[in-house]
Amino acid sequence: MITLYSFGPMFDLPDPSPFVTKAEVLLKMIGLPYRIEVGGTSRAPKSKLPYIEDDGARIADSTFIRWHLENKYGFDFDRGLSAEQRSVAWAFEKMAEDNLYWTLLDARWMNNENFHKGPVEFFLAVPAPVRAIVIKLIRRKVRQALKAHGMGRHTPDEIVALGTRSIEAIADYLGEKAFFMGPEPTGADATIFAFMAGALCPTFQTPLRTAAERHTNLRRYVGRMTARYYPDREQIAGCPAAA
Ligand SMILES: N[C@@H](CCC(=O)N[C@@H](CS)C(=O)NCC(=O)O)C(=O)O
Repeated sequence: MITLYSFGPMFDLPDPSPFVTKAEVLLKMIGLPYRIEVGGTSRAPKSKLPYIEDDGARIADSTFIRWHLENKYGFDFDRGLSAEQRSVAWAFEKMAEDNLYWTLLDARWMNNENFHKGPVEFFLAVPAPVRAIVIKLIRRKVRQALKAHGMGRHTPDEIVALGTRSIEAIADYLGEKAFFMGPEPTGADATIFAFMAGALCPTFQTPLRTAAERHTNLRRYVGRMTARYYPDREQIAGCPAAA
């Protein structure tokens, strides 16, 4: 059976990491049995989550996980899509993963109020006497990662403007379609659902959440994906499950 290594459900989300949620939804889409193992990044092949173990093979990174599933199990997450549609889907996914992600990370980790409502929970297992110093070190590491990416060099308003534009692009492209690329779910839905649930997450008070909430189609979409892939849950990120 496939094992998916994750952070575990938090903040009314299947996982605080949109990449882990994406990998889980892909596993649900393909319909293979899997189990979830909650653990840190210390044993992760690329020091990040998600990764999976499948018959002794360890595959890290949500995109390589997708390609592994497609190649090994002969499954096409984008079946029915033209080459043009596949390219559009890829571009939106990478916009979410490589740009929008950093704006959400900034909102959760760099804003003190949000940090203390959310990511601080990752450190509860750290012994109390050293917890404050570990938190300081890891937050510094996140700040440096934001700078290295480039997002962390912008002002808070500029970061919000970039994130808002991506959310608007996603909302406008989704429009009134049931799923991101059309009437049936495709691979992009794993990513877009994960990121929109993350943006709408009620734990965090951010202008990005406000931007996402302006688009009722996004809330309905998260609810629709919840109904389809998390049928045991009444809601995710404050969006009621409804087909
Ligand atoms: N490109 C990777 C990104 C994975 C990623 O950034 N994971 C984050 C959580 S959202 C992580 O594990 N961060 C831990 C760290 O950087 O130490 C993917 O698609 O899986």
